[in-house]
Amino acid sequence: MAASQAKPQQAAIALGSNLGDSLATLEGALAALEEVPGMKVMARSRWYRSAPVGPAQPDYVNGCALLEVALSPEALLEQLHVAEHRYGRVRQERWGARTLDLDLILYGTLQQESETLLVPHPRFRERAFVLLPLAEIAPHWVDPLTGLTVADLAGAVADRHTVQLLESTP
Ligand code: PH2
Ligand code: MG
Ligand code: MG
Repeated sequence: MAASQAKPQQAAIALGSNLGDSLATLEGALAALEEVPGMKVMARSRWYRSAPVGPAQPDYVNGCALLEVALSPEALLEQLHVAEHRYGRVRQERWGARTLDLDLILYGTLQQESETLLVPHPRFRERAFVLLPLAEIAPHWVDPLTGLTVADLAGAVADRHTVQLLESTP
């Protein structure tokens, strides 16, 4: 049983896929998360196509979602891993290709660096494939480490040209 929290918290997650039918996988993952007790999907970005960061591999489809959770950050992370496994995620090469990657980016104002949890996500400030979709749904969220808003971070990100809106997005 996942640890629950009395007070609902806002969390931001990033979704990515570059193997298989990425759009179907990402849509399925969001639907699966919606079914998790103690988790509500409050907003979702459009989908973006992005050039891979890391080793040579296919382009990614990326997006972000805002969740309201009655779950501790550790329990939320566990649920993200459950959804990844459901879609056949096998952990292989670091930063290598994957059917589904769900990353916890922000959890309220929490700042935590432990063996099990790194929040905010340590690399989200330099990743256009996270910041551009996140700025659509949470532009005013303040990064607790830098004090900058998501909109500020998205406006300053260097590799924005590597990310494009997917035409098929509603
Ligand atoms: N995820 C990675 C490594 N590289 N590149 C893009 N464009 N999008 C991703 O989601 C991504 C990546 C590992 O999680
Ligand atoms: Mg990732
Ligand atoms: Mg990940």
